Order: sequence, then C-alpha cells, then structure tokens
Amino acid sequence: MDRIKEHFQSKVADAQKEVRDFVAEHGDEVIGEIKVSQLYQGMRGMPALICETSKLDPEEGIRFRGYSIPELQEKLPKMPGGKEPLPEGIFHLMLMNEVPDDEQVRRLSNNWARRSIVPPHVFKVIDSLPQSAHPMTQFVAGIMALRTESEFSRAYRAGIHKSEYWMPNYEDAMNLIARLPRVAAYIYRRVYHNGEHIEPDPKLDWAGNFAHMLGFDNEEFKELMRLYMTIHSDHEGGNVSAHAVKLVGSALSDAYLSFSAGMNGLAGPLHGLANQEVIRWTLAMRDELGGGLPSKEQIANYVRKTLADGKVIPGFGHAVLRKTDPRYEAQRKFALEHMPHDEMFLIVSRIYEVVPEILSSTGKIKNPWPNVDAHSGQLLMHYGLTEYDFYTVLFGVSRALGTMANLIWDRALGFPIERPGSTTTALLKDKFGK
Ligand code: FAM
Repeated sequence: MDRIKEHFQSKVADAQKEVRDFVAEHGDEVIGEIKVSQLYQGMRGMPALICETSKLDPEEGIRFRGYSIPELQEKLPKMPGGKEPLPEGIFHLMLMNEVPDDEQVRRLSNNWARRSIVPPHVFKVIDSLPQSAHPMTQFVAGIMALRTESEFSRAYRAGIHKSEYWMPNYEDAMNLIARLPRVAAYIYRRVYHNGEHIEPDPKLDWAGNFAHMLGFDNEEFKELMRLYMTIHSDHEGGNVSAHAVKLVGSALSDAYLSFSAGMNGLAGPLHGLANQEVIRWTLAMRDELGGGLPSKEQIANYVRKTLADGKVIPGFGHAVLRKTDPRYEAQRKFALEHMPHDEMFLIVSRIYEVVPEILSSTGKIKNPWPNVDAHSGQLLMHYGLTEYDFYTVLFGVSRALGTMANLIWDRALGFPIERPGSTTTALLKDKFGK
C-alpha cells in the first residue's frame, strides 16, 4: 500500500466511529421541515445529503473543509515562483481534511503521474466517434472505455468483504483522476488540432502537464489551469454533477460509472455547459453589435432581448448562492493581474456592471449575481483556447477531484444505496385538500 493510501486508511476507523456514535446519539433529531413547494422546485433548500469535502454558504460562497478560496490561495502549496494553489493540494485537503505540505503535494503529483497511462482502446473508442461529436460526448465515452480498468468491479465480482469496499474504490478514483487529463487533452487535440497529440511530461504537476498536453506551455496558462482546476473541484453535494456521482456510486457502481453519470449532468446548459454558453452568448452579442467593446446601454438592450426571447442569461444566477460567486471573484482577480486590458475581459466586466440590476428588476430571479461560468471562458480565450465547446470538459476534469474524494469517503463510511421516497400530486391533494 502506498503512503497516501496508508495515510487515508489511518483516518477511516475514527471517522466510522465518529459517524456511528453521532447517528446513535442524535439520529432522531429533526433538522428541517419539507414544504410541498419544495417537491416541485428541485428540492431546493432541503438538507438531504452528507458531503464532507465542502460547504456552500449562500452569502459567503464555498468553503473547502472550512477554507475559503482566498485562504486556499494563501495556504495551499504552489509551484516554486507560482502564486496559484496546486490542485493536488485541494484534493489532499478534501480527502484527508488536512492542509498538505509541499512534500505531500509532490508525492501526490508523482503518484498520479505513475497511474496516468491510458490504455490504447480508450483512444480507439474516442476515435470511433465523429469528430463533430460534442467534446463532452467524447469525454463520457472515454471515461466509460476506461472502465475496463476498474479494480472495484473486479474485486466485487471476486467477493470482496464490504468493509474493504473503499480500498479498490480508492484505486479506481486515483487512477481516474490521473488519467482524465490525458483523455481530455486527446479529445482537444483530436478535434481542434488535426489529431496532433502531445505526449505527457511526467515531470510536470498534474495541471501543468494537462496544460502541456493541451498544447499550452506558457507558465501563465499553467498557473491559470492550477487555479481553474482548484476552484471548479467541488461545490458541496447537491449540485447535479456531485449528486449524480454520489447517487450512482451508492448502488456500488464503480468510480467510472459514477463519474460518467456526473459528467452527463455537467453537460447540461443550466450546469457546467453554462461556461461555453457564456462565451457563445457574449460573442453573438459582440457580433450583432458590430464588434468592439459594447456600451452599457447596448449590453442592457441585448440582455432584455435575450430575456424577452425566453432564454436565460448564462453565467448568472445560482440555486444556492445569493451573492457574486467567490470563484468568479478569484478569476476576476487573475484577469486584473494578468490581462487588465483584454477586450473580452472588459466586456465581461461591463456585463457584470449591467446584468444584476436587470435580472433583479424582473422580481423573480433569486440571485442576480454572476457565477463561476461567467468568467472562466474569457480567461481561456485570452491564452488562445478559443474552442468553447471544449470548456465543459475542463470543468469535468476538475470536478473529478471533489467527487472522487467524496466517493472514497462514501464507501469508507459504508453509506447505503440512496432511495428517497416520491409521491404524486393526487396523493398530496388528498392530504391537503384541492
Ligand atoms: N437568466 C434568466 N432567467 C433566470 C436566470 C438567468 N440567469 N436565473 C434564473 N432565472 C429564472 C429561472 O429560469 C426561473 O424562471 P421561471 O420561474 O420562469 O422558471 C426564475 O428565474 C427563478 O429561478 P431561481 O430560483 O432564481 O433559479 P434556480 O435555482 O431555479 O436556477 C440556475 C439556478 C443556475 C439554473 C439559473 O440561475 C440559471 O438558469 N442560470 C443561467 C445558467 C447558468 O449560469 N448556470 C450555471 C450555474 C453554475 F453555477 C454551475 O452549475 N456551473
């Protein structure tokens, strides 16, 4: 067993006992009530899941194991001379509930590099799809092809004891994280660079190597990838991708099956696909207005037209947040530091000045402020990653960090299969009257 796995194992028995004792003592406490409306509104605000890795506060935004994004930027290890946290660090924090030191992060980088070989049939599966298939389609196909490597599935078939489920599950989760950048970069190079693939450089960190395989070797882009992979990794348990991974995993579907379920959810325009939609919408606006930096009034008119057409303004609003997303702020800070005069950045900033007031004035949108997706595309475009159909794949690679840390814990804590109840409108009407 490697040292990282041993370190995790040293935490399992205490965590199991903590949960067992807590539920034995407080299992009958009531933590909320459910209104009829919540059943029709996507279970909004209903506490229904345990997710240890991060918690979203409506006003303050996300905290990973108690740390805000600015705190992580300060505390997590960085590359020598770098300013952005290494994603290995946030994974360690989420999994171990400890801020790692440089040595622990380096060990994780090396561990993932050793696990990162993707079997050739995965590339064949991807190559069998039309080049025009959306990158998320290709990504999910690649993940499913990786499943031939599942150690959990093999162990289950061989009759593994339930107390050991987490162990092969850990292997699957770590292998998946290690291999995803190669699969994602393969899709990018296949679709947008004539299939001219770039070999991994095992000496690089996980995100730096990902940037390298995508074809972006400048250090500033690598720093962006480290920030991007860190801030997109987790957003508590109830969002569509995180919940889908957890739900499917609860049936003892292995990490590959579970993660691909989450990626199918991330590919929806109200969730992760919003990052490509933001750029599509922004470019369409710019083109319609003749190019250049539109005025506030022009943006306002375009926003009103989008709303009148019955469409959403992508990148704005959130089911839980009620203020500007700190992930948006972290990206804005990066832009202000590295590209304050970039035209797309100026447009994004101006959209930020105009949209919230208009959304608020509709009187129905609960959060008029920008979310993570309102900014990420602009940063990528600045460095030449302009193929926005690919953006959700980047989000997906990052989301593996949080969802896999959770999946390992779910199996370690022996969480059961999820099976909430459902009811019918007729039954509710019988109960509460017409
Ligand atoms: N533009 C136009 N209308 C919006 C809107 C927006 N950006 N955000 C919310 N609304 C509408 C919403 O469609 C609903 O309309 P109806 O009553 O006619 O159905 C109404 O306002 C109330 O919605 P809400 O309670 O404020 O939001 P929800 O919790 O239902 O939905 C979002 C949350 C994120 C799905 C929604 O704000 C949205 O569609 N935003 C645009 C897409 C987007 O940026 N998604 C990315 C979210 C992100 F953080 C992520 O997952 N990566």
